[in-house]
Amino acid sequence: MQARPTVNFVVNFVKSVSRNVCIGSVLAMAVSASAQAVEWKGWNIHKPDYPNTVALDKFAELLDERSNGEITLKLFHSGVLGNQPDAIEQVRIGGLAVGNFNLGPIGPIAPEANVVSLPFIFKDIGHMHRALDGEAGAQISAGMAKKGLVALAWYDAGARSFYNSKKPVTSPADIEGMKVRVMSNDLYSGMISAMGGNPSPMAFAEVFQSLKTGVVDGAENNWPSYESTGHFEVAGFYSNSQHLIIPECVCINADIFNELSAEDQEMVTAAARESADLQRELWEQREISSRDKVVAAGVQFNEIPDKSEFQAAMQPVYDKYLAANPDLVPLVELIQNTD
Ligand code: BDP
Repeated sequence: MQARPTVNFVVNFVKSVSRNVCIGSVLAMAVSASAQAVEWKGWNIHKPDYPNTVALDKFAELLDERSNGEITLKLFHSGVLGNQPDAIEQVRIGGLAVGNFNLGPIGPIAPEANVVSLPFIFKDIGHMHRALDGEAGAQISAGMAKKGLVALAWYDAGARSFYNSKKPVTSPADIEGMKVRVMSNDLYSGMISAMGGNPSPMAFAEVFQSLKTGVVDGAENNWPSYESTGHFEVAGFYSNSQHLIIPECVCINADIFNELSAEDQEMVTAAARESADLQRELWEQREISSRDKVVAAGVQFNEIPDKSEFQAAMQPVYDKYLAANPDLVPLVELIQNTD
């Protein structure tokens, strides 16, 4: 047996030094000398078959493969590790390494990231992509990095529209008096108030029950989330306002990222971007299949071909935001002027 002498040597060595020093520290030295492997923990709010989930699994697979098992990512899907604002905080402080976050709840932490939460700031998905891939995206990433979050790649989250259990929404006046769930961000509360509605900031996981029991009348989201959460079963009117197009990030704790070698940083970033390519492809398909599914289930859907009334109603949201953040005016204009 070839291995025996080595094992005996180690055992004897440990026995001999253990008289003088703590065995634990010798073993710890041995472990750190032989293995640099790290296991990151990752947060995800979505269910297993959701495009983001499939793409995150791909990210984990690529990391494992390309680092030869030295970097593994253990993902916790379906929001089992808690709500999104808490998870963002956990990634910032390093309790969790990675998260797929919507920029909505990042906005209150990183002011540059908040500009994407101004209603109707993006004309369409293509405009959002061009802005994020250019200087505006660079400024948003830099703002997030200052707050401990490195955006490795951007995922799509389509456009968010209003849905409720009462009636079709065709103009801002229809929101008047309605209690509408929003993600935790003052801009969204301001958006609902500007139309005379009552905003109700609430964790994603609580929305189904709140809609079902009438705690809220409505909410707003993209087709895939409206479908995957079952909200369509309890809020059957979906009105295509498309008032928000909020990108999502695959974010990593800045210290963890900065401590990687340049080569590993490149590998991790490339893997996240490849996962984003997959996410965007799956997203496009899922938007259609989710819409088909809820419409087949009886959801009453209406287009809002002219959104100018909604856009006009958002003026107070812009005025308040720009007055409070004069330094962000150039970034807002940069986005608005992106072709
Ligand atoms: C979904 C986002 C998710 C948000 C959720 C929400 O992908 O990150 O938590 O909306 O409305 O579209 O809370």
